[in-house]
Parts: sequence; C-alpha cells; structure tokens
Amino acid sequence: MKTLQSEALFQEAQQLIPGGVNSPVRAFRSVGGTPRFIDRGKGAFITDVDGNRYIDYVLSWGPLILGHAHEAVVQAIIETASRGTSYGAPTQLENELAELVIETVPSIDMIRFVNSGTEACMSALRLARAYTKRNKIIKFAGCYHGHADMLLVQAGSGIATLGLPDLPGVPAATAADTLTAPYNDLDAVRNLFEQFPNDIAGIIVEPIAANMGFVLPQNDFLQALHDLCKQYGALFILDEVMTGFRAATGGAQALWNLDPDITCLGKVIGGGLPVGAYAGKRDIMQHVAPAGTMYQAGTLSGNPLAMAAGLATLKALLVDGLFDGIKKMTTTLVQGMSQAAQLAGIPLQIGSVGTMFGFYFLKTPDAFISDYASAKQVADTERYARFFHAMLEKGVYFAPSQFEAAFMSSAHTQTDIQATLSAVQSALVQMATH
Ligand code: KE4
Repeated sequence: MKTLQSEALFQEAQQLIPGGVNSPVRAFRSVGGTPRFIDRGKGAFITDVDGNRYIDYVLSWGPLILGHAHEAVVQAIIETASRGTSYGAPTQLENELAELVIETVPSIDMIRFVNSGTEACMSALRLARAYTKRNKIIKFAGCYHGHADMLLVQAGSGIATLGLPDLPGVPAATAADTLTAPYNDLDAVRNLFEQFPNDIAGIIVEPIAANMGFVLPQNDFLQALHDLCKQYGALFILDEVMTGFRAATGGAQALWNLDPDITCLGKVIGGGLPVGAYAGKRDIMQHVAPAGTMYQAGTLSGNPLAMAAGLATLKALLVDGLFDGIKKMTTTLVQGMSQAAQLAGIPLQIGSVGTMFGFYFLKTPDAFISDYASAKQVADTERYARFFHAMLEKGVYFAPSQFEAAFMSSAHTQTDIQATLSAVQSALVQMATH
C-alpha cells in the first residue's frame, strides 16, 4: 500500500504540531506505522492522500452515524453558512436542536450546548458541585470524560492507549477531590461513600465503558450507582457523549431505563461539527448562569453551523427504521467477526450495543475483561496492532488503539459488511498461522 504522501505530511506535521496530531490517539503510537492523512470521506468510506480507500469504522470516533458527507448534513451546513456562520447571539436553531434532544432523551428537561464532550463533562461536574455544595467526585478507572484536570485521574482513551503516567500538570489538590473505583465494582463505590458520606457531589460514569475498549455494565451496576447517589445526596451523571444516539436513539439510559440527574452528550448531536451538551432535570439546570449562579460560557456555543449539522443528523437518524437498520448491520458484523475468530482459534472478546461495538484480542482464551485492570492485563495489544495493520492493508479502518470502540453508520451496506468479514477472516487466518 502506497503511503508516501501520508509519510511526508506526517513528517511535516511533527515539526508543527506536538506528535504531528491534534489529538493523541490519532498518532498510531500504540499500533505503529504512519497515520493516514485523510483527503475525503463519502458514505462508509474515507480516502487518504495516497488514494487508498477504506471502509471506516471509526467515523470520527462516533459522530458520523449517517456516514461521511451525508447530503442532508452538507446541505444544511451550506445553507446556514450562506446566511452567516456565527453571531454570539441566540438563534432559532438552538431552540430546535434543544427541543429535539429533550424529546428524545427521557431524563432531560433542559440542555446547555457547549463545544465538546470535555466541556460538557467539566461543566456537568461544576454544576453537581454547585448544586450539592460538595467537592468530591467519583469516576471509574479507565473511563474517559475528556481532558479537564479533575477527570484525567486514571482516565481511558488516549491515556490508556499511550500508557501515560497520571496527571502531569494537574495539581495534587485537584486530583485529591477525584475518587476512583474499578468499573463494575459496587463495593468499592459503597466504601467511598462510607468514607466520605457528606462530601461527594456526584458520580460520573460511561454507561458502556468504551474508552478502555468495550466493557458492559454487569448486574444492574448503573442503577445501583444511582441508588447510592440518592442514598447519600449525590448526583448521578451519565456520560453519554459516545453512547448518546448510538446505544439507542434515547441513549443507554433509554435502553436500560435509567434516570440520571445530568446527562453529558456530544459527537452524534453535532453530526461531525463541534457540539457537546450537558442536560438534565429542570431544578438542577436552573442553577446554570444566567438563570442561576453556576458560571459556564462559550464564544461558539450553539454555533449555527454546528446546530444545523446536528439537527440534520438527528432528523435523518430518527426516521422510522433507520436506527434499527444500522443496529442490524452492527450485529451482523459482530457475529461474523466472532465466528471468524473461533474458526481461526484466536481468543476474541467482542460485543455490541445498538450501533457501536468493540473487541479485544485476549492473551488467554478463558479471560474476561470487565474493568480497566483486566483490560490492561489480558488484552493482547500486540495482536491488536497486527490485526489493525492487516485490516488497513485490506482497506478496512478500525481504531488505531485496542482501547477504543468501533462504530457503524447508515451508509454501510451488506456488501461492505461482507467485504469487511472476508478481510477479517483472512487477517485472522494469517495471524493464527504466524
Ligand atoms: P471530546 O472533548 O473529545 O469531544 O469528548 C470527550 C469525551 C467525553 N466522554 C466520552 C465518553 C468520550 O468518549 C469522549 C471522547 N472520546 C474520544 C474517543 N474515545 C475522542 C477521541 C480523541 O480523543 O481524539
């Protein structure tokens, strides 16, 4: 596969931008090789600057649930931009997207738009602290909620991928208010509440731990967390930046009948443009300035282009049957990959929820990954790296990290799934034999 253009651009980029990328996980550090510089995308495909074409299961890390350059999304951006790109003043588009999200996600009464998932989670925690007048928060090792100081403690995603040390640049005092527990370990959370019965403002959790790979909550873990929050007067914050409109149209909370106090959103609600949001119960959200006194602001928050892209995406996604079609495609691919691994005798832990999925190569066949410690211990990252490159060579683009999830779009077809599965089969056979 020719990669001369990507190599040249990567060389240049490394002189200009730290690590040559504007977000660490893009740098291929954990899988090796040269990151592909993408020239364009259409539907399920991306094409790099050397003309190599790939079936894309990263989809910009989740946002592009309709695939690349979807007609309705592109048209919405063009039309909106032709009237102006930003005003720093309210627009009707913000009301429309707010209304659509509130209608679709069961627990939400009010919403505030920001520009990223990081901003959404950071603001949600400030709100929980303002509302409860408490300082401590609980997060889970291996979960990632963006790069705000207090959320980098034992975080997942790029930190897990690169095996970075905890916290350069984060003051110890800040980290001290962030308590961590293993995902799926309710006793550890109970102990933290017993240790700090009146100090915990909230728990923030990914309903599917998809920044340490793909770990599902076990035995009512999430509802039990919410019950503990109620018992101790803390807020239950669901980080649905990734799972929102992906696990189900109403998010994981709709699927599993959860009723969080605050929900963080991002990715899909921006349709590929920068949008995040924190949202929740009216009496809590009314604490946010200028309605209340908890301050959060943003020059480009609610930006018309981003609102238009998000609206076009959600309107198309919510058409009857579309989401279920993507979900079926996801299930077909996951079942096929599981069968291919069994046939090749390669231990694989694979799962999906709605339109998102993830898989681990396991060092031992009987291992089961249920939290960050087991993910780091038994995930075969070497094998993942080999698989990643074998698939890249065959024109299939998965995440350049074992500790990330994968995503499906409405643009992927049965033909694409079959092509992916034949690439998976031959890659796994190749790997099993040497
Ligand atoms: P952003 O600030 O990157 O928009 O969102 C942060 C965030 C918050 N919560 C969850 C559950 C997330 O998955 C993310 C961001 N996800 C990563 C991929 N796992 C973004 C990719 C990257 O960092 O380049």
